[in-house]
Amino acid sequence: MLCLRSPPRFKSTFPFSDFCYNYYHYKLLVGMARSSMDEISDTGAFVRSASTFRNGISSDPNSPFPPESGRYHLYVSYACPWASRCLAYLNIKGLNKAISFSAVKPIFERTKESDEYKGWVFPDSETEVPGAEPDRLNGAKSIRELYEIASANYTGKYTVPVLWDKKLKTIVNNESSEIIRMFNTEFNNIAENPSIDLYPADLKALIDETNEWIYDSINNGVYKCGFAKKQEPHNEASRQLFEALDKCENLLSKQRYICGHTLTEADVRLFVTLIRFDEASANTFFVGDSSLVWPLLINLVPIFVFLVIVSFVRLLIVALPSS
Ligand SMILES: N[C@@H](CCC(=O)N[C@@H](CS)C(=O)NCC(=O)O)C(=O)O
Repeated sequence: MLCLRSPPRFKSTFPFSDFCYNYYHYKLLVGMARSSMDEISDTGAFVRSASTFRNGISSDPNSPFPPESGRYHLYVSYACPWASRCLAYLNIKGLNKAISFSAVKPIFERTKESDEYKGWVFPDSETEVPGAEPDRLNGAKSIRELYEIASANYTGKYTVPVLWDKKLKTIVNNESSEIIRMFNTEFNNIAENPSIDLYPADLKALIDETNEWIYDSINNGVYKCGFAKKQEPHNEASRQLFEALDKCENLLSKQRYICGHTLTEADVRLFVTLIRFDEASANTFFVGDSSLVWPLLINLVPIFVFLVIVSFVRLLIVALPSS
């Protein structure tokens, strides 16, 4: 039986000045880019903007992006849950030989002398930060430079994950929910585990419905808690987050996976957020007590431990300095 701790689930008297201080501290810690923080509505709520590069890999003969082995590269940060979804899929589908990947440094840094923007950067050497590698493909110093190679007039955020086409030297897609669907189906001729289908036809409707509330309240919910600039939207996001965690707990006390008896995309999407909950969300996004979600995770870890062991260990390594 799973058991989340009872309230306090969030700080009912959320101190805005403390928040500013802590948030500033968090900004210092991770060097957060302003572009994310600027995504704030008039009410002070965080409103995420949509991803920009939305091309699809497809075996359609007219597709500019066919599923070829060795052609694509995935840029990730181990600190990022969205990127980690994609990394989990590379492992689960057995695509790590067909699609290369590399990770940036886990903490934002200045990307150019000419402005203050801080974002994801590559290390200068293999040994600078565990798990992070210089960009051998394009010689870029930052993820920002990749976006600038792909589109000279680009004005959006410089986010990971980035699925990069080595042949056309451009970004195929930077939206994790779409990248994982491509990894699930489009590379089955070259995947080592083509029979694993995390979005099976008979569960599509249930997975879509589950993704919707988990995205809104948990995946994006932790950001809504952390990036809110006013008390009210923070409280509302916290309330929704813990309601959704209760719903997960309830479901997982009756069934092994979030959509029933089969591992699906919805479990992967939930897991990569929950595994960061203590370190990222509870401490820096002010969403309540840490250790709250470990009982939930204990149920999900055995599913992933063999599949994403390398990523998980690296995640812990990069998480350590911030604890
Ligand atoms: N909707 C995107 C979100 C990606 C995203 O927000 N990534 C964050 C890291 S967790 C990022 O790279 N942020 C950089 C920035 O905002 O400048 C996806 O799911 O792929």
